[in-house]
Amino acid sequence: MKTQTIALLVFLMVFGCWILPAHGVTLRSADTHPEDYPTVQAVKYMGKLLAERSSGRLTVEVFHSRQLGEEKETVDQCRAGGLDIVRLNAAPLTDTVPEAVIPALPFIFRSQEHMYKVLDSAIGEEILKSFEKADLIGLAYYDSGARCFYNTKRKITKLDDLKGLRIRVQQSAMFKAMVESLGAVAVPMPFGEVLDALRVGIIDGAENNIPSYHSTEHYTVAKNFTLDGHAMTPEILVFSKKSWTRLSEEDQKLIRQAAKESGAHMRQLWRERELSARKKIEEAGVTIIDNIDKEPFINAVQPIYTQFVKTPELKALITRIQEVK
Ligand code: GTR
Repeated sequence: MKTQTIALLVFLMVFGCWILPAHGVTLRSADTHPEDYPTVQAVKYMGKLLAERSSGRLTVEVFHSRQLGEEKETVDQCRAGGLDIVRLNAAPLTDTVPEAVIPALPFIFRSQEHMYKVLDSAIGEEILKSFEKADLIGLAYYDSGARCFYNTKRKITKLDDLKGLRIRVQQSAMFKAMVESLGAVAVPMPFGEVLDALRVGIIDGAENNIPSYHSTEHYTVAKNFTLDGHAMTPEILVFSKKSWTRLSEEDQKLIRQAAKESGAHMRQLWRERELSARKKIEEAGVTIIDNIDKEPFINAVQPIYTQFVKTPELKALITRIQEVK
């Protein structure tokens, strides 16, 4: 028995490199949302595809629910190579990558269909590519619906109702300026601090899509929700450029492909989540104000385009987006 064991050990030492699977790679990924949220589920789906296609060599571990910090922190870790993947909204990158401003601009997309067409086109690819300036490889877009205002104070049925309300915004100069152009007081703040800030009254409201409004429990405090849809800022999936360059070309291809497929999968999850979240907030007594006149909102934000879209290249991107039918 003992001789057999020694013989087996010697065999493994000599031939081990052929008979044992090649060294596996676990890609570490961060997300601010809870585990059942569509973005987290989509990254898990991408991990499943990768594991299948690499026979278990490439796997993805998703740290959801802000386990590794707020979006700004995790994206910085990713840029430094301490984290492989981050799923975040484009807004927190608008201060670093000028192109990230474009899909985050107020009322840039005419509809969800228009947004899909733009993001799926060469324009979308160019914007993804621009993240390399921030040491990030842009892999895919995920849905984020339409961002809308909600607050604890009053029903917003017209532009004037926003006046003076203290509205939390993402940490982005563009978002701050946008909310100010609409007459409110913009308060930049990390996502995870918003619920308490609403509860104690540091802020009167915030803006987000219905699934986030629901999953964060903001709806339990700020019950006036207006479907104004001022921004359709997409979610993006980025990979650390530092980790990327250590991967083989073949693995890079596998990852790009799985990421794209997770984007398509996410659209389905998102549609279901928008419906179920809306049902839940309505059951909880939230007043959803629909059919407002958006024209005054659209006019009020025009200076944002002049302020944040300065170069001919960025201006050309806007024209191309507007030309997408
Ligand atoms: C959500 C988005 C998050 C985060 C959040 C926020 O819609 O999915 O990644 O950016 O908004 O408002 O901070």
